[in-house]
Amino acid sequence: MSRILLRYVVPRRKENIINIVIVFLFLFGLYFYVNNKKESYAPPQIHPKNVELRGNKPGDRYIRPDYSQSRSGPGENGKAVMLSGEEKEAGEKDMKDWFMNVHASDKISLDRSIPDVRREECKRVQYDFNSLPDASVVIIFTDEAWTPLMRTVHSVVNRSPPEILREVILLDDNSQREELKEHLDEYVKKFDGLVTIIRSTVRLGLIRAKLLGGKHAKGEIVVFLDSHCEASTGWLEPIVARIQAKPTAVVCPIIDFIDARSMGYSGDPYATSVGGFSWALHFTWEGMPQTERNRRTSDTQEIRSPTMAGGLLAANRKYFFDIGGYDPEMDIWGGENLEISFRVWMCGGSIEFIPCSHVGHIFRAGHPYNMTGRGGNKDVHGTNSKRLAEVWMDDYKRLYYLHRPDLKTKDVGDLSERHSLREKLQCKPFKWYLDNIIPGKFVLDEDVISYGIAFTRVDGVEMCLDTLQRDEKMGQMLGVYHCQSGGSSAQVFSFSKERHLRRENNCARVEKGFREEAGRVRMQGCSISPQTWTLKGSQLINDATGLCLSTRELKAGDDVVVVNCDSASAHQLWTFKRP
Ligand code: LR7
Ligand code: MN
Repeated sequence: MSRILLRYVVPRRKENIINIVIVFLFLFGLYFYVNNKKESYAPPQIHPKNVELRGNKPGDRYIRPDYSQSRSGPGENGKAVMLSGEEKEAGEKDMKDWFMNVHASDKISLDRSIPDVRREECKRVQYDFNSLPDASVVIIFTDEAWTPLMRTVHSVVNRSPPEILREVILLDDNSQREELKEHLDEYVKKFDGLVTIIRSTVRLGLIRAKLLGGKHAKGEIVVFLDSHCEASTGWLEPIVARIQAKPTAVVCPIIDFIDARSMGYSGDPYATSVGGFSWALHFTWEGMPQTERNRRTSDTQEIRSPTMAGGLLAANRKYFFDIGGYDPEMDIWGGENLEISFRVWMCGGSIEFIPCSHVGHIFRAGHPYNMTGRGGNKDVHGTNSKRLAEVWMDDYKRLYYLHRPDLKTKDVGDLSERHSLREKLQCKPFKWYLDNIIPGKFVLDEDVISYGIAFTRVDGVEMCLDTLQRDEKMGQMLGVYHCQSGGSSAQVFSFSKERHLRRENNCARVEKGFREEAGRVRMQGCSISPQTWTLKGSQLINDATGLCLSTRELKAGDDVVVVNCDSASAHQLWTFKRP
């Protein structure tokens, strides 16, 4: 018996080595397991600020340009760059390939100066940098052109107080272009550890990319930027100061305009817009409501906004994740901006624009990357928006389906986690958001006589009233197009109890001698003296002129007109129906 025991307790040499190896492997694995766990569940580390680390913090050896010295060169002071000859042609080609003039951008210093467009009151505000929380700036990109991307990084590093800027994270969403690989790794070394790169080997889409970037961020504040921005003087201080004062505020800088063709930078010190939304679930700009003007007591104070554009935002990092980050099942592009806006307001936080913080953004007319989502999804905005409508909009989701009836039966994946988030956070109903955060929002099917698509039928051909994707606020003409059975936001009209013929916030009006010949119908903001119409049978009579709304030829894209009323003309008989 004791011999057997002895054999196990004091095994032979060979067994001894194997046992040691097994024990070693086990400990090794345990070490990695624990360490990885620690990595992904690490509580927010508070940066031991400035004191001990001053002098050898990341970025300390990077020399920032001295903007008090005058600078010359293309694009300096935010000037537009005009190319000529072959370069001009190459720039025009860029506009097709990149939706921005990369050749013009390449001419401009990565450190270029831009005008300080802040109001004077903003420039006078003093901050104690050492008592402000620190911030991680996350820049997400997929195959961005080099100079716009690097100018974003340079502008952030150059114009952020080193005491506040903890790090810049470049989140590479699976870029394929060669120069964004080792060359980028090498390049960022000049920032002396301040700029780090995280690469995804699968295409995440911008929503999951932001989530991943945010997870890696160490600062108390997380700031997200698009990869073609320029941060302006003093941009960061008012953002972090506001979040320090109100940790449940999700804030945005004022977005200045960088022209995609010339790279000219312009900004408005008196920014007076807030964000809204259309029922097709696109972001819109709206005028600051009178209630907000009354509430604010100073021009440097935050502006409450019902929604945000999406790309440029900052939040307390812990709050950002506590309130639900983003919906990780949203793919590639779109919808997350309204989703976070509705959610933050409904769950007790606020969306705010910070008037003293200005960041420029290159506004592109299209996307230079593949927009196809998982499973070959060609409609990522549509499916992302359905997810947000289902979770956050209660019965008002019907207004989204009015524009997109085709999505009613579409499977957009499991929503249970987002529903339980709403439950857990005890968020208010969407009606509360409408009544309190965006009062006066026109609800397409409330207080109306008719709504839906409006069509005439002539010789069996149906033509639908359609804004023809023209910019309605600019007083563009109203037209007709083939009725879109799948629904189309350009074709959803309401005839309100106030007898306005409107598409959301824009109203149809006839103006004699306005720009072109009389008789055409233009769309214009409903706040600008809207005209009334009378629905008589199926005729729509313009009260100002007594003329009837009519189609002309049965040609898609033709303008509608007003003509003498003739109830025998099928061109004048309009039917509203739900698409
Ligand atoms: O799959 C992708 N992966 C990415 O990393 C697709 C995009 N991206 C990156 C891309 O490289 C860029 O840096 O995501 C960023 C945003 O993409 P853009 O610049 O093509 O988007 P946009 O400026 O056209 O779109 C706006 O709406 C989007 C809706 O999902 C996002 O919220 C964008 O961040 C947002 N941009 C802004 O709000 C900038 C200001 C515009 C205004 C007003
Ligand atoms: Mn962008």
